[in-house]
Amino acid sequence: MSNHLFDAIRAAASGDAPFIRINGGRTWTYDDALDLSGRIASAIDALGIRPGDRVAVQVEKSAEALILYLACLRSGAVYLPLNTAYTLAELDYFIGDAEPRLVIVSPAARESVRTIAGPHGAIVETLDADGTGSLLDLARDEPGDFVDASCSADDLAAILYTSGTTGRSKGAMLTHGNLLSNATTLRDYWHVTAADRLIHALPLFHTHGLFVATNVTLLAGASMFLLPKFDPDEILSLIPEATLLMGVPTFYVRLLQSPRLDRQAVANMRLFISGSAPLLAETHAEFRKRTGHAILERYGMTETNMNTSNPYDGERIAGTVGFPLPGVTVRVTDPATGAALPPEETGMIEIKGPNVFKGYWRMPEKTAAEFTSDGFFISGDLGKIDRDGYVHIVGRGKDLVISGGYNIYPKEVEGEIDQLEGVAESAVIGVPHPDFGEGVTAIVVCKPDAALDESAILGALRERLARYKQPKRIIFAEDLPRNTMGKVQKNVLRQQYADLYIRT
Ligand code: MLC
Ligand code: AMP
Repeated sequence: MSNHLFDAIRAAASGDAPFIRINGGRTWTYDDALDLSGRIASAIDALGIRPGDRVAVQVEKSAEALILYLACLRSGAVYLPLNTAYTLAELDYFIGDAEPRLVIVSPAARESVRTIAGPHGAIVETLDADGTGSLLDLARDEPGDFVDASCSADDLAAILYTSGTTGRSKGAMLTHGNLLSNATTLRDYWHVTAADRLIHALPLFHTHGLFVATNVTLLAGASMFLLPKFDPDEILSLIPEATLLMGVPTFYVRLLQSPRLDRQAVANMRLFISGSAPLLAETHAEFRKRTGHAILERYGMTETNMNTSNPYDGERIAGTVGFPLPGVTVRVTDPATGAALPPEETGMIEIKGPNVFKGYWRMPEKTAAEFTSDGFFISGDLGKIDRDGYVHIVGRGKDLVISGGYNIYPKEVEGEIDQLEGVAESAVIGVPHPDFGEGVTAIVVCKPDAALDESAILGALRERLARYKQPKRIIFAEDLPRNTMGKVQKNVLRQQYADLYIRT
């Protein structure tokens, strides 16, 4: 039997070579990870989970959590990672929509999650940040030599939820073929080898930390320092031993704030990679000046994995996301007519290739609406391809805020604010923020005589929205600017509040 993605991971795994290094703790070899992933896969199988069943996972970052992802691949289950910041209300939606057979959460959350997972028929097991929990209790006595489920390139490996400009979150279905093709391409494009040591400081529940960082490391037989979260001091302590860092722009902004970042500290580093949000040209320039390294910026999406990358050997141009990756076709079209545009003209970025997902979970109409008739995925990003072939992202055709690499859909936040007693309407925008790139900001119009202030609104949102989605500031206004069609002019608001977080 063959398992499309895991067979490739197994083939690249180099026995007793290190895979995961925990700072001040254990080093897991590839053999250790294979053994534990086999035990967990056996435990999952014993719970009655069959290929195609969803396994939802909302746990803190740990070596065991990463190995659980491998176990799901081996068992043929569809891995469904969830942001640890999601509230119970948000979790309820994902469990109802994806209908996982198994939900794995921290021990502290077990009882509350049971109340929402139980009615959907899901089993709840636990995994804590220190690797303890009921899942590993079950795995302990299982054999490590699990026979991997048969999975073809077209079988689902994972579902990652991504919010939408309208309605609720959509589950992007990613196949074994999507993940393997993209990770293989990136490994080769970025020259990642078994000699590389990656600093892994990203969360494990998004494309960047899960597929880009983890799958590329695995397919190179490389190793990683697995950090529980981003901590500039910890990174700067480890950096003399590392060769590779992948991060969102906020990582680089914060690293630059440390006087410890200099050429000597990064003497052994081979490559710094940035993505998930725009890297300011000034951050790129400042980093180069301080360290001698040109950060390599690349562009991706949950639905498509990685699409473009600045070159490894050629010039890495600040403010661009580089060239389409080998095997990936990127074009720019006129949003009104769909006609392909020539170089230098701005339009909708569309993508086609083996990296592009299979569709949204149980949403065939939404899936159809986001593909062109000739099979290109409509990204929602506005951009151009310059005469030298570099792709530039110049804006977004979708109403989306990206804060510290996390996406926030204003509609979802507005929906929660508008429900509050005393609110007439609201508009949520992103404006420049020195740390997070964009800061989520709500402009609120109250009903006459409403007694609402900033803290009352923020307090009400606390239980309903993950922390990173909550506005950093609430601004009260008499009314919202509208165009002749009655549509709120968010561009006017963005201009009006452009200096809110940035002192000029
Ligand atoms: C945390 N907070 C955030 C936030 N992260 N608020 C807005 N935006 C964020 N991204 C909240 C915290 O809850 C806290 O709230 C306050 O802001 C300050 O927290 P912090 O200690 O400064 O945050 P920290 O834990 O250091 O996290 C910041 C971060 C983290 C940038 C390190 O957000 C992060 O790891 N981001 C990476 C996201 C990512 O992996 N994206 C990839 C998506 S995949 P308070 O007030 O309670 O203290 C994708 C495709 C692709 O996009 O191309 O890769
Ligand atoms: P997500 O839906 O979380 O996967 O986020 C994908 C979105 O992040 C893309 O559609 C882009 O808008 C944005 N993005 C990712 N990488 C970059 C980048 N390097 N520069 C600008 N935007 C980016």
